[in-house]
Amino acid sequence: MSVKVLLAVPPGIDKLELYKVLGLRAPPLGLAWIAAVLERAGHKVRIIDSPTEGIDLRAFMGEVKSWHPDVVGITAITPTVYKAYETIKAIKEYDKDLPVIMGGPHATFMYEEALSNNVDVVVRGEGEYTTLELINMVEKYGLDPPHLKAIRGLAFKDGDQVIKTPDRPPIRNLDELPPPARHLLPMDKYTVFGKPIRIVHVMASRGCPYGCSFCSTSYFWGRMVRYRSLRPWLMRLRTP
Ligand code: B12
Ligand code: SF4
Repeated sequence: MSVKVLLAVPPGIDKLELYKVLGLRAPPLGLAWIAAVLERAGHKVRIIDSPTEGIDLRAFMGEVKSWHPDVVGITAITPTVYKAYETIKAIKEYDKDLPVIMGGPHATFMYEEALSNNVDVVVRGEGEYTTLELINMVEKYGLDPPHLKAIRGLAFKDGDQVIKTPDRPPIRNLDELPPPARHLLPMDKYTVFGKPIRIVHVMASRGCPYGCSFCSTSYFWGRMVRYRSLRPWLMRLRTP
């Protein structure tokens, strides 16, 4: 058995200065990494990078209606979160029982706000294994609060009560993650200064030892650094 999971960068965020002024469109690495872990476990995943694919809310809803996902996952940072909430509202108007999950730096810290904007479950912090456990649980029990309580790194509502499960410890060995599922992304549509330049960015480490007050990185990924090793990549390069 597998679950059909639609992961998305929300539509309607094309007016961000990054897109409009710099013409910079970069692959959503977080979604691609979650997708890779879900695919490795046998789930069926699709990623819609709405601003890069020129998909507006109407077209996005068309994709939801035609693909019939079992779960929709939306990513957001603070500048994109209101468009994400608009998208989720439209999903819930279409089908109020379609589970919607959200992750990323904004929802991690503002999970109560997300839960009051139609999000069913927030994945807090590092998302790969929390999402995998969540999808496996949804497959068996749906969004049943007693079962969700067993998963670390979530926030959700049980009736009117907001439940925040304990934090998930960081992934110690980042090499155990599969490569991000870039095959699910429109890799030929990413741009720099509006020009079609093939972007393949890599996250070589997670975390930061400092903790500057204006930056979420060390609060989100941990106030320490975890590195990926070069070995698995070199091995892959050697393989014909
Ligand atoms: C690389 C990067 C960029 C790149 C590439 C962005 C891209 N599309 O990949 C560029 C330079 C383009 C960029 C631009 C901007 N960025 Co930036 N960026 C980063 C950086 C350094 C790494 C992001 C990344 O690739 N992480 C790797 C992946 C694996 O992590 P992730 O995306 O967070 O995803 C994980 C979890 O969050 C979670 N998750 C995420 N989404 C979802 C969705 C679901 C459904 C689930 C279940 C889980 C989940 O699971 C993932 C796997 O663990 C972060 C700082 C950091 N170290 O995290 C800032 C960061 C994300 N950026 C930030 C900002 C503000 C911006 C800009 C708005 C800046 C600007 N003024 O223009 C723009 C907007 C870009 C956009 N529209 O997305 C802030 C966001 C803060 C906030 N309050 O939300 C961050 C956190 C930096 C900071 N100083 O605090 N950025
Ligand atoms: S990643 Fe954030 S916390 Fe770390 S040094 Fe840079 S600005 Fe400061």
